[in-house]
Amino acid sequence: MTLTAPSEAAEVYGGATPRHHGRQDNVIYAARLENRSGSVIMPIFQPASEAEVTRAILKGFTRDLERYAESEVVVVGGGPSGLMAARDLAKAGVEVVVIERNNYIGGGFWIGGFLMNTITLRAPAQKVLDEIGCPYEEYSKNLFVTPGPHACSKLIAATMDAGARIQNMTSFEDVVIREENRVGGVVINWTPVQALPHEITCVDPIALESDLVIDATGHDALVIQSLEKRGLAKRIGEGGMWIERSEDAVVEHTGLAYPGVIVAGMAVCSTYGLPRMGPTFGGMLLSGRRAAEEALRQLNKGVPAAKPSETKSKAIARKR
Ligand code: 48F
Repeated sequence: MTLTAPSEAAEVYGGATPRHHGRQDNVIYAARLENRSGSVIMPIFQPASEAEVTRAILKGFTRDLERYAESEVVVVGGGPSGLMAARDLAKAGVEVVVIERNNYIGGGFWIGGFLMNTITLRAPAQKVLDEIGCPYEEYSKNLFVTPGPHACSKLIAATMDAGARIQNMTSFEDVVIREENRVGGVVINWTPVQALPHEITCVDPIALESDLVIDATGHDALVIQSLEKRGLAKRIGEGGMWIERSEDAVVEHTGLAYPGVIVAGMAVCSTYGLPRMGPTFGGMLLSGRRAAEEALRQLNKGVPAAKPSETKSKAIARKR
């Protein structure tokens, strides 16, 4: 069976008439273009039916979801700290998946502050930009600037290039709890499901098991909040802005906040009551890096494991 497109389509195709050759019943279509004299013009794209496209999406997605139903690290939140942690972990050969509730990845890293998309970083964080191949300028001694979209897209690409899986449009709902209340993964659902009233959706979530969860959900520290609701952890809430104090403090306090949970980025400020840092991002990147180092230590991969007593006393010191 041959289907000829409406005559006006010839204008769109620059004088060529699109023809769709093939049978409709269970036979794959092969499209080709013929010009007015009837000779065949090679199509730009190779044929692929709608069903084939649907199956490709389904198979690719389920293969990845199946693989990451169990992983070593789940990073909750795809902002600068979460991406940085995931990138360093994947680079070190760790199986890591980033859960991001938005369709877009990057959190606050697209915008520098006040809806102005110049990102600032203080030394030594510009070295991360060197690593991910993002150009920047020195605005004043040791203070660097770069366009947010450039830095953010480079960091996303570096994270995926390193081998991390990113699961967007997926919201963290809760933690998976194991013996002695250790966290052993995350409970997730599609973001649109969460956006609808419960009486309409009633869609149960699913869970991803992992050895460690990194809370990189920003100001809300949602993983810690989910533990707080059960009286298992305490979140102090972030303090007022003090850039020079807060960036060092957030990196310094990044680490294991609860058995199975590492905090990174603004979630650290929120957990420990540290001053917020506002529109500068070096602390976020280096906190993500510190979170990855701590995860490697916890997983006994390459970094010397801290003695349990050390970890405990560090955690107690942080709470003070
Ligand atoms: O907010 P966000 O960028 O956190 P961050 O990595 O960096 C903070 C800075 O952007 C900035 C700042 C410092 O300069 O103050 O705000 O600490 O990224 C957090 C990510 O977590 C996602 C959210 O969409 C964002 O991309 N997120 C939040 N809630 C959930 C979530 C959830 N329930 N499930 C999955 N992702």
